[in-house]
Amino acid sequence: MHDLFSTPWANAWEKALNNNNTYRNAAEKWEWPVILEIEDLPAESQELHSQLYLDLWRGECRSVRPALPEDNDSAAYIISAPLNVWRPVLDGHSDPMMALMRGKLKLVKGKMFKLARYSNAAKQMVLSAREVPTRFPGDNQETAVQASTNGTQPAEIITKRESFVTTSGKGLNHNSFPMRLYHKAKRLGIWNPQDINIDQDKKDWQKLTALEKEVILHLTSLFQAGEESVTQDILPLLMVLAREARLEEEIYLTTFLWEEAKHVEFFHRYLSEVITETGDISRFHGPNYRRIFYELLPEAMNALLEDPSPAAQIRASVTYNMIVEGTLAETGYHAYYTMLERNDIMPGMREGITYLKRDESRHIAYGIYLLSRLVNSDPSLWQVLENRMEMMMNYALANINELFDAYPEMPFGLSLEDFVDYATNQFNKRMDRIERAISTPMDKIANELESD
Ligand code: MN3
Ligand code: FE
Repeated sequence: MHDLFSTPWANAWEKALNNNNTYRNAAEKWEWPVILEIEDLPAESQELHSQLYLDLWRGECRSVRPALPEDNDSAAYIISAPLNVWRPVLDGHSDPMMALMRGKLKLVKGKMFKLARYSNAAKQMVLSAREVPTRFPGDNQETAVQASTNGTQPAEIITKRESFVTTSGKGLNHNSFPMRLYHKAKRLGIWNPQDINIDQDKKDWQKLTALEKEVILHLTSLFQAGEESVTQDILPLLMVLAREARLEEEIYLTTFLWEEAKHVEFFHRYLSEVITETGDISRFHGPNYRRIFYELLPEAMNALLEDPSPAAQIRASVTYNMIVEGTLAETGYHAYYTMLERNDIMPGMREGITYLKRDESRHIAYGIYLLSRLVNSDPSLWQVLENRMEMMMNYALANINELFDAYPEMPFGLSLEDFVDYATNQFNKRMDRIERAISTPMDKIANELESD
């Protein structure tokens, strides 16, 4: 047993890291020293160091030692946090990349978007640290691993109807958040993909370079398949809400499905009339994209048909609303729009994306509402949400990197940093909002959502 951040602890970690082959592969291209810092080390911990310097070079850990003052210049990354943040990261309760993205582990020096590419290496570093029996300051014994709850209380399934909402005297609650979204959808969601003028887009397309065309086709292929998958995979969620007799939510979701269908139509029109590409364009779907859209999304959504429990609903909604819509689609729309706007091309596409984004913001707002409602009724579900979020966020980041890796030089001034920063920002806003639902009444949460 070694004290956290003591020299023996550092040595043991170094050894464990060098025996970790998964780390070696994941960090093959990593060439930068890192400083880890504990902000609030108790004064009596004299044997401990508040900063460790990790000399990391292409999958090898050349040393882990106390940091010297001059190391602050040579370290490319400095990650700092108080003990109560380091502890769950080091004992495996909290994912390191997630803690970084949420700003719990503070990146004092270095760029987030560069680190994001090495989330697997970061995870392996932590796994190796967990192999070292660790005493945390103030502890007398080794941290016990806590059992996590998963809140798998199955929802009641209605097979026989007792009454109707609308004839029971209860009526429709037009003030409920789902109904307010529904009314908004009827005002703002009425747009026709066929009405968008794409004449200028056709001319602009002809003037693009081969590389620019390739990148637009690539993005469009990802969006097209993405819209199709969200159209197909939302149905089990509708079924769950109908079974739970949540009429207002079901009513809202009728607009949701219709809008996703129009998104499919919009991209398809663009592909066939502007890009005039009618062949198989699934070659753009890389391994991480496939993992998300061919496997994880349909799995999580269709699981609801067998298991409509709150925990399963959380896994489904995190995957669908928070990751696929909230992180990937929104970030993609934003970047797509920015590059076309910046270059003042393809007004039809920009117009369509403005509508898409507006629709999508309602979808995501509903997702936040649903997750908040679930977490609010059973706070132990927060752990389920966080676990799913961690796993999915790593795929989402890998998916963004996969797109950039396909091109040595990105046209239109597209920047990986923009993508990752935007995604991180959106993600954090939402996590904070849902986390508040653990201890905030739902009507208050709904009002806050309304004013977002
Ligand atoms: Mn959509
Ligand atoms: Fe959507």
